[in-house]
Amino acid sequence: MAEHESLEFGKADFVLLDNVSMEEFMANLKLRFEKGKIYTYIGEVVVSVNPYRAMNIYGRDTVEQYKGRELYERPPHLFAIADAAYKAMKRRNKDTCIVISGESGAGKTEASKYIMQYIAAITNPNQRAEVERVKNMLLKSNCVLEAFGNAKTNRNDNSSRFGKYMDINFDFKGDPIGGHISNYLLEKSRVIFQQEGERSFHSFYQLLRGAPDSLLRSLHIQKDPTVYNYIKVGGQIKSCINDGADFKAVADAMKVIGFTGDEIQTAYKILATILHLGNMTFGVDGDVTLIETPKLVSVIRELLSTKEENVEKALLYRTVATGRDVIEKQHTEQEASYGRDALAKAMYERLFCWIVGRINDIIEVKNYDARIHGKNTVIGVLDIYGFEIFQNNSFEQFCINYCNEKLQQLFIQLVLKQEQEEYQREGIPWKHIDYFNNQIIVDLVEQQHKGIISVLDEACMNVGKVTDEVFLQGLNGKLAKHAHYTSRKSLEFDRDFRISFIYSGKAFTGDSSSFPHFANPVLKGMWPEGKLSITEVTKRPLTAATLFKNSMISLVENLASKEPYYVRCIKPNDVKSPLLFEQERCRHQVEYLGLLENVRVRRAGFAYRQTYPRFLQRYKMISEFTWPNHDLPSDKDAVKRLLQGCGFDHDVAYGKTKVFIRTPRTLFSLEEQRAEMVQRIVLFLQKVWRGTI
Ligand code: AD9
Ligand code: MG
Repeated sequence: MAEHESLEFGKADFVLLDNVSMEEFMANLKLRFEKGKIYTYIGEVVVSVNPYRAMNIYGRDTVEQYKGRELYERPPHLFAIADAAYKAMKRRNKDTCIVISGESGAGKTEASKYIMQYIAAITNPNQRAEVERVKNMLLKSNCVLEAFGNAKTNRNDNSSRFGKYMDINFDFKGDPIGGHISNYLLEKSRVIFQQEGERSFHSFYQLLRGAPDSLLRSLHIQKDPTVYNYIKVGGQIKSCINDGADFKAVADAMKVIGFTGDEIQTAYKILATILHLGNMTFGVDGDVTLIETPKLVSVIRELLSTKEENVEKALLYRTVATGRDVIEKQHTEQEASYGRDALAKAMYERLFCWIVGRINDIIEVKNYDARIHGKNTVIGVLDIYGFEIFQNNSFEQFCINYCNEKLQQLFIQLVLKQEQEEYQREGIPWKHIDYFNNQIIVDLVEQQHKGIISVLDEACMNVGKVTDEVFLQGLNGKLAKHAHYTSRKSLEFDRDFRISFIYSGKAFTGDSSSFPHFANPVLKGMWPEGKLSITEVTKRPLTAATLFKNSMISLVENLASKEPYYVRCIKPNDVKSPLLFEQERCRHQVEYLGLLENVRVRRAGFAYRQTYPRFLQRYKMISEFTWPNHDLPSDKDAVKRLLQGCGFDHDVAYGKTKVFIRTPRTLFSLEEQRAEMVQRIVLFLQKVWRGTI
């Protein structure tokens, strides 16, 4: 439990509520938010409410307050969790991870950055140059990833449109020596289309608003974003983000990380190519499909250092297999437009993955010999895209929300599992608690043969005849009776299905695109496949959904193998206001994050637990048997004696290494007695110093 906070700020740990009810939980959350206390614990979980204003709680002085302290010694803070994960890793030589969850705009990405900042601030006391370099690169990588992977949405001005998991590696001294970033499914459909009020990825606007004129000229790009079809919708939006200044910051960060001048230029060329692609139109002459904008072909040719015919081929033809041969088949006008969009999306995705890959090359651990230095340990930080519901929800929202369900499942398992294991380890009987297990939703999505992803795979098996209808028929055939699935028949639009809200079945069945061949070595690196052989053309690649499912399964396995710490973020309102706490909105999040169950589980048996020596260290002054020292055979015996003396024996259980206290009231009482004794001791010492005793 956190001390140093008076009750006027509410309870610093929800475990200490008098009654665990939704009303009390919400009242405490609201009170703390209104008092500017944005963090509250549930045991070792941090609940965070987005303050939507700059808080003066992340500076050097705050870092110092949390450094090396135990969780309960200071008011709740992200830094305390970061410190706990760091200490656990260092003390026990164990990999840990910090899982940050919450819906879009709840504050996950900000939290992940503060956590990294804290870790950077408390490590490398000896100022080793190599470690400083690594830290700087790890911090700078955020800025680059956000430029290319974040966008303004209707929920968040800086919304992550990809999932990010970052491992930070530490040497035996506990200093960062490298890292690795895994990225999950970028929302590439944003490259060609944004909903009203939203923008494409920041990188496009940064280029247009921040690049020097000479660069824009060489890219054949105009400053005005509304000229470009792909970013027209978002081009009019005056965002609160300063694109011009960010352009420079990102370019500087890329340089610091170690991108070469050529590499940075190539990234700009790809952005420009995509913008030009969006303005390309097609027509027909007889049965020949034509490009109506030949000037753009020559611009793209120049930008990509390839031949004009290559660009034309990539836009007008696709490679198909007939028997043993590979042939080029001409697109219809509509296919050509579709192919152009697919190409633009694929280019952006490749660019993004290439950037992540380059950062990884540079930050990976080098020159570390585990035989000499011992195992290097890891803290993982997971910051994914939050749960979101839009007017139109497509494949990407489906994946994002599936990912959130999967993490919720992990949370349920680990929090309960850990709790159970602790009681078992300590030899204390365990009482089961009921909670909503979302496994049923996860199964609905990922089960073999009858899950949504399997049905999608089946629909995609039929090369050439893949349609959204086939997919939806498959779903209705297999899932009509599932309690959490609603078929299109009962919905307004005939291409929709619903899990707990509606997804459009449209566009679930994928893109394909062909790429030109490039002379530029950086581009070649992004498209290493070259000319496709017959086996590559005919082989059926795994669908995007299956790839995503597999990456989620391995992510969850990875997290489960580490010691997890949790940050649960809550969004207080939909208007980004620092003042508004929308009761219903917040209650809903508390519900689906399962926070109340979390408190109940935590309290099921015992609200508080502590190892015997630490317990004594804190409370020994309240008993004559333990103050200043005890002469009992063990600390456990001393704690027993102390608690018997206070009359709390009935409310506690004695584990092998820890004492467990059932009700918070007992702990309050211990705290009060302690405070009283500390006061008395201080007064006594003052008198001694003044010589009045
Ligand atoms: V999404 O799922 O990527 O769309 P996040 O990552 O949960 O979402 P983000 O961290 O980007 O949300 O926070 C949204 C905005 O809230 C930020 O841009 C800040 O303006 C604001 N925010 C969030 N956390 C804090 C904070 N601790 N202090 C001040 C904050 N402002
Ligand atoms: Mg984010």
